[in-house]
Amino acid sequence: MLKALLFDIDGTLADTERDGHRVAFNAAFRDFGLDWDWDAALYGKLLAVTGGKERMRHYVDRFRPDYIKPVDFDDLVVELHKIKTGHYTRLLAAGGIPLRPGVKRLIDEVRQAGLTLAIATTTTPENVTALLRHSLAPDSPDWFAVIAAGDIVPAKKPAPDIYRWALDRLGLKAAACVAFEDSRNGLLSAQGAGLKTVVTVNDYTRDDDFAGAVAVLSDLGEPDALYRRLDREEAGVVDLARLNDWLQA
Ligand code: XBP
Ligand code: MG
Repeated sequence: MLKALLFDIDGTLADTERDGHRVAFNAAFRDFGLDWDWDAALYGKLLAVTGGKERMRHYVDRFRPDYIKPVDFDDLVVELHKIKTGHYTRLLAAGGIPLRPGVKRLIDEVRQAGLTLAIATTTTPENVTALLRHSLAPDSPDWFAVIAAGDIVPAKKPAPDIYRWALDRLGLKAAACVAFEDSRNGLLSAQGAGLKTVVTVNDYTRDDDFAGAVAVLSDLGEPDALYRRLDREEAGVVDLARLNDWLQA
């Protein structure tokens, strides 16, 4: 019996990475006079590491052997990340990033059916509320029983901690829930917490290994623009009836 749907944010509810987070990171780097510039292809590689602060440290370690870290490098990363969050939330407030196909439709159906909604993401809490407010509805952060985000767990995806935290707060067993993810790191995190997971791919994650997913889809689909299933020949829209079929199969 399906009781709750847990959504990832970045890449799942909206394509936030290339034209959102990446742009905000670069703006922060410029603000700090750094010659770091993440183009769309490099950013795809950096997405191997989730979390903005973790991603910046990974960039320096892996791609900038020439960069001499100042003694207060950890503080610099924290400061850079604060400024990046400001750039990112302003971009969302300016109406920057639309939801992916089918997201609003499915969330509306879930609310009407009286099921529970939750979020499990590595991104910063302010980013979650900004996206929900400006791309879903002004009061939509209240639609989610639990918003699990950012540094509330030290180990980010692919670790299962964020999903475990969300399930614990919901007071639900994984078997009563389904997760929605867009990436291998996200799928591994949800699966690690025992959750069945529906994957909607995007340009950065299309070629990831999604073994064990309930379904791998182009998107959630709309009646006039059906999803394409990547793991078999099928098109449709993801609604509660279809989810229940998949989960019982
Ligand atoms: C999303 C992320 C996030 C964003 C940046 O991963 O990795 O770090 O890229 O957000 P997922 P912050 O969708 O798997 O949760 O800069 O706020 O960390
Ligand atoms: Mg994601």
